[in-house]
Amino acid sequence: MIFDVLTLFPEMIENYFSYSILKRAVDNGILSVNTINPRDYTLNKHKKVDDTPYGGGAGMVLMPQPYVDAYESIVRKENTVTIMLSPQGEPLNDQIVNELAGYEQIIMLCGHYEGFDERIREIIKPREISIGDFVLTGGELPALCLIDAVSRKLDGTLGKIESADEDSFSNGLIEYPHYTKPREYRGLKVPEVLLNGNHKEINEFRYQESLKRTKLKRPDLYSAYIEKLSK
Ligand code: 4HQ
Repeated sequence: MIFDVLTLFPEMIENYFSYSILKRAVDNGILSVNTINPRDYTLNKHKKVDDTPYGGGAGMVLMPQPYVDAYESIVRKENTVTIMLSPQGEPLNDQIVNELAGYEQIIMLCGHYEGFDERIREIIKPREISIGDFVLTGGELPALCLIDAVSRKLDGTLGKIESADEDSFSNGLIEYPHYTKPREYRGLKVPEVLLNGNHKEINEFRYQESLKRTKLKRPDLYSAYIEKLSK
């Protein structure tokens, strides 16, 4: 999987892949991350990438030429999707993450300041994705969220022990509680059922805990789960 990220701050993206599971995935050739800086595609001598909005108002708007030229410089694979990170996009979820994990290449547009000149959308026609209903200073964190979530779905990124199929959302429920050593901490005991080695009972306990938690913490997911069960 190739991730190509258009960003004015390439180091913000690159540094994230120097650690832990994603570093291992890059080293193993499961994914690669390239950054493209629209500032390198400016045609004016001050390397200006933004300007004041027509019609007035606060903030700066990203100019179309550096973004469109930077975008068009990327070598496209056959199976490629282009995504713009923006609060106006469809909210990211596990289903979309799975869908995106099926592409060979994901090109991402990260903005800053007030946002993109609308003609960038009109020309590139990206799929717009939001990581939540709040506003950040730039699209780099959302791009990293997306790359991180997609990467852990790729074959070989997670070891068998870290496997993704028992994660929250993979079955529409949030995860059951986890325990490790010691068996008792500050008077709080690990549930007895987890110690007896009966995997049928353990699975049943975990499933019931998942259900309970989802009902309590995410009634929206719980309703959807029950509805799907009864179909
Ligand atoms: N921004 N989900 C504004 C976001 C955002 C989000 C990215 C801030 C784009 C121009 N992106 N820039 N929430 O808040 O994706």
